[in-house]
Amino acid sequence: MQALLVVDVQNDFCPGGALAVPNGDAVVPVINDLAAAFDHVVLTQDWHPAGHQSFASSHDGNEPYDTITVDYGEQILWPDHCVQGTPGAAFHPDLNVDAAELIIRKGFRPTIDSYSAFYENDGTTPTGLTGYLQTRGIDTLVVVGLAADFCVRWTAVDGRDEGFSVSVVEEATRGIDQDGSLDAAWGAMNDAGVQVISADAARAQADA
Ligand code: VGL
Ligand code: ZN
Repeated sequence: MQALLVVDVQNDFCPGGALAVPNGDAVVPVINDLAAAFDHVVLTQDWHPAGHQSFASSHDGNEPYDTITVDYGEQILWPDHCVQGTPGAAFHPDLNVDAAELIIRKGFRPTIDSYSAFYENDGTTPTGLTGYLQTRGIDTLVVVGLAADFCVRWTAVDGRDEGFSVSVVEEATRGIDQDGSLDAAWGAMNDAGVQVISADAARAQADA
């Protein structure tokens, strides 16, 4: 059984948002169209408390996109984004949220960032998504959303590590492309056995 996993299609990652992904909103119609073809749709929502450790503004003397060392290793510092309950943290207004049977929020612990929908950036704190999917009998994931080089990448790779069959739909994701991160992401996903497919192929897979 398969599920469409829609990562972080939120205002702050779209043009005009605090951490805008170039053309991030272009994924919305493609995702809505795919969601109509899938029996199971899961959304993720980046959901940080104000003053989150991943925000540059939380560190004196740092700027957005600096890298610092935290307990679990390197952390890129971001502009304040997806603060709980703010308009920037809301889903893009045109995203068909009604199609979703689960919304998983991540990054709500003040001192741990979470790119992946499965594990936070310490690599050990689970979100519970594996258990949800397994107990529902879902073994195949089609991952879409934002950003290709951060949350989509880590979600897809962790999905493989958790034993799922994983595809990413190329037209349904866009990247931030920070210091070569987009090339690195496609390489890491490829190495992990993530398939990169078209929206047509994803629809055909959903109907099969
Ligand atoms: C993301 C950076 C920080 C993402 C979230 O959704 O890709 N990137 N928080
Ligand atoms: Zn974030």
